[in-house]
Amino acid sequence: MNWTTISNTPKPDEPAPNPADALPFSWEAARAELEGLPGGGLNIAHEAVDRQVRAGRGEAVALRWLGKNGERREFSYAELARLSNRFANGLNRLGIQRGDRVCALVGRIPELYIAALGTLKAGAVFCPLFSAFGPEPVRVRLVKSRARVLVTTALLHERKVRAQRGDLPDLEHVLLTDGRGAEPGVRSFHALLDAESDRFVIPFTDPEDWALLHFTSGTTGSPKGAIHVHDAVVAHRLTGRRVFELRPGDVYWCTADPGWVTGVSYGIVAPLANGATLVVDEAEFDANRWYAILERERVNVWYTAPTAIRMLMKAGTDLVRSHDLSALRFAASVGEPLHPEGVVWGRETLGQPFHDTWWQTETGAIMIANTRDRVIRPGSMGLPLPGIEAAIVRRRTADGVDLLGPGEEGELALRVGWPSLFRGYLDDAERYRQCFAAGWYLTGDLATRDADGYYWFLGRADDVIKTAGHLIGPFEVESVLLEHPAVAEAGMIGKPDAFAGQIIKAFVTLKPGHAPSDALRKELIGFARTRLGPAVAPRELEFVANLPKTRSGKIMRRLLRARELGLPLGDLSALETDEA
Ligand code: 6R9
Repeated sequence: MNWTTISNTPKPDEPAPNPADALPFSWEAARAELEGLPGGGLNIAHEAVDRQVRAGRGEAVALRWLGKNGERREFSYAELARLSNRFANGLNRLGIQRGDRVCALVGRIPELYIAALGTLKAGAVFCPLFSAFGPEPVRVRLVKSRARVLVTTALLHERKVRAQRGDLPDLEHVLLTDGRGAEPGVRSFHALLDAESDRFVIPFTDPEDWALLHFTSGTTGSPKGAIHVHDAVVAHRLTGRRVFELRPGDVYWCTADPGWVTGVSYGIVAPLANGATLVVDEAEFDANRWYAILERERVNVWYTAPTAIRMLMKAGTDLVRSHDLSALRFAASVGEPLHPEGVVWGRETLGQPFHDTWWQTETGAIMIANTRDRVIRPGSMGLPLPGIEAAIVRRRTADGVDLLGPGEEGELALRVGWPSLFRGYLDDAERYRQCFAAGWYLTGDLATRDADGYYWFLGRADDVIKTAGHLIGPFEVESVLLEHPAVAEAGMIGKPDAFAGQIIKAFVTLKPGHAPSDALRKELIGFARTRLGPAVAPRELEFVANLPKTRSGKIMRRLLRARELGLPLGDLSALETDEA
């Protein structure tokens, strides 16, 4: 089998080339494809919904929701426009102002999409929280965002928010999607919608007004709130068209949860802004269910992640071959390295190779991708998209970078200047500043470029972990372990895993008077799961006598990882003791 290159297989119903793509690229031209608001304004929800209604697509299906118990609901663009208008009116009635934060802590239910679009229409800032987070990550994000409104379910409110209301002075309104709420400040989402008008005129929002807030993690400190503005929709719409070749009427399925950036940029905005029908599945991964959805809904374009692809591969080719996937025109992947076997397996079993795409919370939209007009090199992330200038650099002190050549390994950098680049980390100007040097945004990813311009991912330059596609910061996990009375110190690493890519492994030292035992290990893992949620808690935990630290007292996770994996220990000059 030849893994060096794969040509894309043409399909009989290939989209006609878009004449705009033949012209030299400019962001101005991409912007001109949007409708905008009178007076030079721009609003993501207008482009995603209202504009589609005005263009005559009001009766087309915008959202096809598949409930986990077999329910099925469709929302036309016109209905989604009306419901999001109602929510925007409701926010106005609650006194929510431009720039205020509205958080959502719900699974993939229709109310999430209504809330997101209505918040954007009202000129407020939408901030999704992953519903599988435990109470601690939820609290940290609600505090940091200073959310005034939270949309959630009765159960999630009870389990993760209610007891912490005292720590959340900014949180004035909790809107329950499935209950009425018997206490002050808690009310029904649907009663709010029912009381409002279908009509709403989006107030002027500037392209540079804040629109979305996505929390993400770094090596140190608590999660960072990456701020995106309405202008990001220029990149969402364009990449939806250029990478996925989305056009009105396409059935599109993004399996990412809107609690993470992919589930918003490509699970809400890009498909709607291109007039597609968005399939939303409420349930968790299940190979049978997923193939049935691809077949029954006649999905044309599918965006998923390597963890899911590995699980589908494990489920075997007989299963996939028993389904008619002939509607599938494009399959893509994001979030973690896509192994070459996955690309090839896609082509041989689905009839479509998986096209790897690379981007981050901070970049807001896809930057590097395998598109259908280029040969795929399995294992490579692909080529920078039009309008994106990428480079491999070595950081110099004094704000400079050295540009490296083909085959050299360094940090992936992107020339500043595309519309969906984040505009700041909330309340952390210094951390934002550190992401840039000499006009480049530095991604924190290590990569290399080959002689033909393809980019290859090597790893992270920092200590964050990608587990099942979710980005987890060590600090958040370690801090919770430190709250346990038996724990003196904790250090966390990503350990390679055949399915999740990496799992979280914690190393713990105990306080005097506590001895390692199986029971204590289980207790600590359980403690972390209750506080952090299963998606964030360590899967493995090992007791150690001491943790390697730098002279300034920082835990050297790099060394923990090297020891665990039997890798060379590298430069030990900063190590405090000679224990290594
Ligand atoms: C969209 C998203 C960003 C980090 C990124 C990198 C990793 C994303 C990848 C990939 C290898 C790919 N990553 N795509 N690694 N190949 N195609 O995932 O955003 O959650 O912020 O994560 O994910 O390390 O820096 P986010």
